[in-house]
Amino acid sequence: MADKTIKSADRVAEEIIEWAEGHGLETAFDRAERLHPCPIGHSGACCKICFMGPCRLVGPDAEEKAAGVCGATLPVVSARNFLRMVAAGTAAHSDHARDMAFTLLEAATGEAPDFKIKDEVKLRKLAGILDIPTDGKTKEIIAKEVAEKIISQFGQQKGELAFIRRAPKKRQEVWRKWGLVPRGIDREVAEAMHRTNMGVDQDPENLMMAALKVSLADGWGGCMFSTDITDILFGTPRPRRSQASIGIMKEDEVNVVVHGHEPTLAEMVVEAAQEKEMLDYAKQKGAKGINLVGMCCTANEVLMRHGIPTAGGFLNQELAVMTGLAEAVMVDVQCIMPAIAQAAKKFHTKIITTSHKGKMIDAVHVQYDEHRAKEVARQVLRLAIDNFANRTAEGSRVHETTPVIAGFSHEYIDYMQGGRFRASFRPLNDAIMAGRIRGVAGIVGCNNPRIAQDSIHDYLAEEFIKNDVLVVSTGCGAAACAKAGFMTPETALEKAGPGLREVCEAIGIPPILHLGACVDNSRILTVATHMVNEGGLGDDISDLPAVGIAPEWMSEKALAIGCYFVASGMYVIFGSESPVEASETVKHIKRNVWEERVGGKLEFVADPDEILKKSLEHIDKKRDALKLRKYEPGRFGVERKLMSMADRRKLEAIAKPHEIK
Ligand code: MSK
Repeated sequence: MADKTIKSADRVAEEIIEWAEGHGLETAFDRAERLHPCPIGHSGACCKICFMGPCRLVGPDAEEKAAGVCGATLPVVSARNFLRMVAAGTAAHSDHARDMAFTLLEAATGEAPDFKIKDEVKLRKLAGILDIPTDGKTKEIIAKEVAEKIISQFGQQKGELAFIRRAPKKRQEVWRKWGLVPRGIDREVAEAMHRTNMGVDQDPENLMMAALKVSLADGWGGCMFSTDITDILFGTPRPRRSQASIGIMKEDEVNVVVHGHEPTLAEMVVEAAQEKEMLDYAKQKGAKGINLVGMCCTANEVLMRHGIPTAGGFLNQELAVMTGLAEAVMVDVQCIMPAIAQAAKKFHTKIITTSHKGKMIDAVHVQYDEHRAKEVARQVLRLAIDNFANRTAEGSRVHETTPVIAGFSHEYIDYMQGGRFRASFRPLNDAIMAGRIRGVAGIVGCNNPRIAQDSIHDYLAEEFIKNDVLVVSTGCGAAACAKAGFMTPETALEKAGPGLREVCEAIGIPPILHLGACVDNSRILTVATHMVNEGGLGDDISDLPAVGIAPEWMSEKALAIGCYFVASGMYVIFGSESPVEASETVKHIKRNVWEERVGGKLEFVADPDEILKKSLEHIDKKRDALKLRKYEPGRFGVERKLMSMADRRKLEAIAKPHEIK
């Protein structure tokens, strides 16, 4: 539950925050306390898109009477601000996806020789979806054609984004009916920026529908492209055991934190850190080895594929520096606080930027180049190793970690329910239909220092599984659950309701599944689509007894994700205040107009109990609409075990990549 007496529900983080306070070091938590948000901008009532303003649309009857210098009303200004945020989030995910597509292309042509195609099965499947014939072609030729096709999707001017056809048929019809099918990713982002420019789109409803359209270019475009290409290049995730916590820093090893979002360079660092030459170099400098540690969504990527431990999400980045044990924090793009460079000045830590898109004053810049990726990775590691001797005794030292099992790709979720030959979503759908599982909740998104870190993520996750709701999680939400110890099958025994526990025991999975990074919210779209296609739970995503929640959000990317789930038919709840709180009209559109048109809606609810209540009511309402058995708490007990937990734990690698469809 949200606890106002603490800054973080992550015990290790809380200890470091207290240590920092005792040593006069400032963190985002302190700055959030000191800097009060401007209430006008915070609620979406400030327009600063031209230089006649900024115009503040406040006062009595602002909804009807307030207007900017140009005459823009409060609903127009709020809707415009909202659309710009969604467009920015879409641009961020999709630009990441573009880089991934170019890496795939250059891996295929041999221009990026350190990258190989690791999942050929997925590559061929993707080629099929993109109507690319594969007979008689090498994987390199197929990869080249797939990469070229995906790259063309960014600048496509007409027609429909290719992955739209992966959605349930009924969903596609809804999109076509309301003109929501994106033409090309860049086109939708550019159009959103144009519409919101001074004096263009003046209709709040039109602007808000545009927000759904651009978000679809993110969910069924940028995010999905990124997930698929990353799997092809680095392997489709399967469950792996690891550890979560900032406490994973080691006293006697060189600690290198990989932080950001694009996994390409981090993958090379993982490989390079295992090279004898690098390990010998570390020993020569007095360290026992090299300890790689993930942060934010890069953490999720390398955790799911290599079992590299995660130091946590967004709000742990300054704290990782404050352990005094980080020799280097290597960053690329997105969710990187400039404050880490300032924190690093008090320690020996080197902040290493690697992307021309994301430079930082007071950091060392080592430019990433996919043509010599491994060499760049070695250069980063050498900088970190050379820095080991500079470590001082200062810093908060906490060494407590939590076990985690992460890496539930949708392919693995399919596989785990029936093995290689009978993989399907049938057992999950049957369990929902029978009421063993009440429904599914996606708990995703960021941390925000205005809310005790992880507190709402943890509270909701625990309450949902207690109520037999299966939880899927990504991004910093997944990191929160991992640090809280919710991501092991044992949690099912301790915390889950009897129906969910029975299913988790039978399959041998945790009741909270780690599905990956922010871009991997596309995996949740795919899981939802598979559930629809499997039958018995309606014929559209909007029929599923499911909700999406981002309880501690802060990023524009989270809004883009929220909108693409709404546009896909889902009820989405964001925590804290609404960025369009000022306008009743806009609130009405995202709650009622969107629901009438696309079946999904977006609400902002600050109270965690209210989030839980609304979510469970929605799940039960959807169950009723499907005429499913009424959910009765405690109706099911643990009756049978297909595989015991002990047996399951013995399996180091639960499935081999070639066994995953
Ligand atoms: S890192 S976008 S704080 S989830 Fe993907 Fe976390 Fe939100 Fe960044």
